[in-house]
Amino acid sequence: MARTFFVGGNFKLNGNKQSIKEIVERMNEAPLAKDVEVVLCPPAPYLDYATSLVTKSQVSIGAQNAYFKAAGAFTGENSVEQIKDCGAKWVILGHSERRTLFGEDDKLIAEKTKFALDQGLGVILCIGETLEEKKAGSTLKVVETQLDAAIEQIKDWTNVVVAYEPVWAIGTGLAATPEDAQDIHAHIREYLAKKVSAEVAEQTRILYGGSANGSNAVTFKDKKDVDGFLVGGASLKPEFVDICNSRN
Ligand code: G2H
Repeated sequence: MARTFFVGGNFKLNGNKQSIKEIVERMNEAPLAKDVEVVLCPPAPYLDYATSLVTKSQVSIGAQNAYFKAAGAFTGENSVEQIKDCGAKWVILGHSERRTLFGEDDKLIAEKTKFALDQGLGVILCIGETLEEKKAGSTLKVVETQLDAAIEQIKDWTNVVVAYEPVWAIGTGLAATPEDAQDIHAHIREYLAKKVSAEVAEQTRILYGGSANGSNAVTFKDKKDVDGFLVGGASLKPEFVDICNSRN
């Protein structure tokens, strides 16, 4: 079964009504490849607004985080129901900035993942090693440990996309080489086959994230286990369209 190419745009803490309107309208007007699924993830206050602007069926909106409780005294959090109510279909969980800056650990991320999936939101689950871990030769161990926590909680992988984002490549302009990304992606797929099932391994999209841009995306084109990208900085720019079309 062919996996549909998937490109997520993680706006992080960037944008306002004007710039988000420009980005969504650019996607509406762009000649997008037929077989690409695009998910734009603006900051939470703009989810509803962004959703209202989308006119293309292959483009949807996602959140950058979600809490694991339906409602209650959790000041500052956003619930899955609220995110869905704003029209979003996906949520990014486990991004390294959440892990490092906000202290989210594998257990919390797995819990959030389970809750979001149970409530019908798709999850873009981010994993990846730091530079220290890479230098220590522990990349595979790190991604396996991050996956283990999620595997324990996920019963149905249909709405899960895994994003491999080496922390040293995030926002640095120094992307992993396509060959290195392919090696890690292949390992992740093998690990899913071993720990979950061959079917899940075959069907789950594995994205690359970390300084992906309009020029380097095409160099990943023939890497069979790279099923798309999670894009930060370049998702705010016109070159995002080139990334979405980089498979063709
Ligand atoms: C990794 C990526 C988006 P950037 O964080 O998730 O950001 O493309 O800016 O490295």
